[in-house]
Amino acid sequence: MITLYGGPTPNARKVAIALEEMQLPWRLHPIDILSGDQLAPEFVALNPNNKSPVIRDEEVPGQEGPLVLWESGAILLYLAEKTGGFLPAAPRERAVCHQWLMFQMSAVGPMFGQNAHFSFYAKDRHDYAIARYANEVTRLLRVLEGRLAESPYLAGDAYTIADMATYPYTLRQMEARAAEFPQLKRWSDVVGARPAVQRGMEVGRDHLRKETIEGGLSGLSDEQRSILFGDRQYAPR
Ligand SMILES: N[C@@H](CCC(=O)N[C@@H](CS)C(=O)NCC(=O)O)C(=O)O
Repeated sequence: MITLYGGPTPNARKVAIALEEMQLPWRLHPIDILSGDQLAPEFVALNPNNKSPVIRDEEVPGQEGPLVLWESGAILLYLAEKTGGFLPAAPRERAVCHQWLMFQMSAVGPMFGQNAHFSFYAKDRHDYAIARYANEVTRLLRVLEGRLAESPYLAGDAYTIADMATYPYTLRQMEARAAEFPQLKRWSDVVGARPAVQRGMEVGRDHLRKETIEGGLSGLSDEQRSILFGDRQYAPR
């Protein structure tokens, strides 16, 4: 049994999609990041970086004892290697899959996150930062569009963990910008039609908060700002 510590956020959804695609038995341990669950000592003991997702796998192939793992990209690679699925075996395709997974982890995730931060969550308006991250989002979407114009999926002909990692991030962009990025929209529709993706995207949906973009963006309280971006986030632990 695998426990996924997370909530209705893009990084936890990647992992829930993979668990569903790979048909692994799993359960959710809800982490509400707006209430500060990620700062609790018992969670920091699992992930000293105080972010979700984290998994705990009780059945590590060929080894005694559980594995606790954080960083969604590392989790996707572990699950793919554990099950032998969604990661190409041939060296060239495998390397290209790693490339697009790293691109999601190092560029799409952080830049889309900063875009949301400065456009929606920051209390003060910083025009330079808003433009900087909005431009980066557009540039990264163009990179994905170019790749998907030459290939059905990010790593090539096969659907892989690179697609699972990227889909939860680009979905909202496709709702508003489909005409600008037709290949990305085509890919997004194909990935989004997979039943396992639909089930994975539901992870923690009953814990969705109205303060989040997807929840309707009612605005963060001072306490929530402190947890995510202020004194409570940066207090020494
Ligand atoms: N690089 C990390 C990023 C994890 C991350 O930023 N998680 C967010 C939710 S999507 C979080 O836990 N935020 C809580 C906080 O920053 O305190 C990963 O891919 O796992």
